[in-house]
Amino acid sequence: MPGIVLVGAQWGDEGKGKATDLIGTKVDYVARFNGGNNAGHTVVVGDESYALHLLPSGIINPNVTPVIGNGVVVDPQVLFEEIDGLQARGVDCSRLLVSEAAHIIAPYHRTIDKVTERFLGKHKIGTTGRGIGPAYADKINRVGIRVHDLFNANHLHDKVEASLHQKNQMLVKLYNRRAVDVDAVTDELLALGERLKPYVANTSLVLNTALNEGKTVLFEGGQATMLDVDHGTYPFVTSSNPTAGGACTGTGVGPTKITRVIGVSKAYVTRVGEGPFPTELFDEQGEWLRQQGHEYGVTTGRPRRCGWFDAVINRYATQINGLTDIVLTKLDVLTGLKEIPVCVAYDLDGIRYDDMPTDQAVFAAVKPVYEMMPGWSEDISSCHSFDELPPTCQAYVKRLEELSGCRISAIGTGPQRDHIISVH
Ligand code: 2SA
Ligand code: GDP
Ligand code: MG
Repeated sequence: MPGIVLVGAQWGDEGKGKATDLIGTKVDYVARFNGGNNAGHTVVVGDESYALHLLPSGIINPNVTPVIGNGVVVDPQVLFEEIDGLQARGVDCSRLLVSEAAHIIAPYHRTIDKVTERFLGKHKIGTTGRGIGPAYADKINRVGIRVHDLFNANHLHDKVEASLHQKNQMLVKLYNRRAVDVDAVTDELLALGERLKPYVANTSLVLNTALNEGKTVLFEGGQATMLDVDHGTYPFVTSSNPTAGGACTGTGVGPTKITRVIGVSKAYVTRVGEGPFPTELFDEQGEWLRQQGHEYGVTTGRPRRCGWFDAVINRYATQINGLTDIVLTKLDVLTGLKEIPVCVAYDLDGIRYDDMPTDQAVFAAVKPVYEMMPGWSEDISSCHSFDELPPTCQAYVKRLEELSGCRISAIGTGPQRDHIISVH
């Protein structure tokens, strides 16, 4: 009855897509539990590279049933574009199941996301502009539209009216924009609902039945620990719970069904959007990491901010998620550096922080305390076991493991599916 949770341990883009795809060969279901099409997960199979936004990474694997759980916010238009794009490349998407309780991203959520960011000015979050925050805000505000609402015209009209009542006043009076038309939105959503219908299911029941029958479910997190609305760098976070607890609330599966929690972590750190980032590099070293690691957003194409490995974050991720394993990716990117700084703690005015400060004013002001590790120059992409890695590279991994308080069970040595080393 194994339920495996896979989450990002940093600020996202750690290589979760690749890790999910790899583990996916041994699982029956891959379920997304949070976020929406703000995610960008890359899966490389031979010469083919797939950029997935809303669909679970398991979609590429014909033996896996991909599931979009109730905790996900679904933009049906984006979903169909993604399905059409994949089917055109020969990927069968007919197995997909979408929770009837998942919330919908309507066109007005996208508008509000963009307008809000513009009005926030220097306080902006740096969102992906996909309507994620406004859709979750409606969910919590109890004026959201769920997948099952799309199948009843009168009921849907009521829901759209309730959802737009306050927004239209705001759009017209505050932002000097035109009101959104309730009838037009209802018609648009009804048409999208027609196409969505064959995929819709009681996914909580499906997953619980599967687990009770001894099947394996992989719960795939979007975004990452430091972007969690409760545990991340608030307010510079996404509006969901990408941490391990979110796997339960976002799919309707109890915590007793989870047997393993895997955190995916890069051998350095990146972040997109605004917000504090203690080990960020503003010099040519940061640019070097960006170029070596091809660090550009999969959804928006934004250049990612780059910095050194931060062990405080990884220790925090171990704690918040109850990690059992870490998959360490992109170790190959560091090849060629003489020395590699590793942040072991923070300092603020002479006070040392070994643990993550909750107060974001403190977190924004801390300076990293670095320990220098010797680098390596050998190409590691052809190494197939830990012992084949250069000794200094092995020492780097071992030190990261020690500082993170969790075992590193796999190492990424390149973007390809087989660029991975299992550590026993
Ligand atoms: P949102 O759109 O409301 O979720 O934005 C809020 C914050 O969450 C960050 N965020 C992300 N960070 C890293 N990767 C993400 N996915 C894409 C990728 C990002 C892209 O895989 O590259 O293409 O730009 C992702 N999604 C949301 C976001 O930057 C805000 O800081
Ligand atoms: P996700 O959001 O966590 O799924 O990660 P993204 O797909 O946004 O970004 C990770 C990027 O790193 C993708 O381009 C992957 O193909 C790539 N990648 C994953 N693992 C490795 C690795 O071990 N080495 C290298 N060089 N690239 C990797
Ligand atoms: Mg990504």
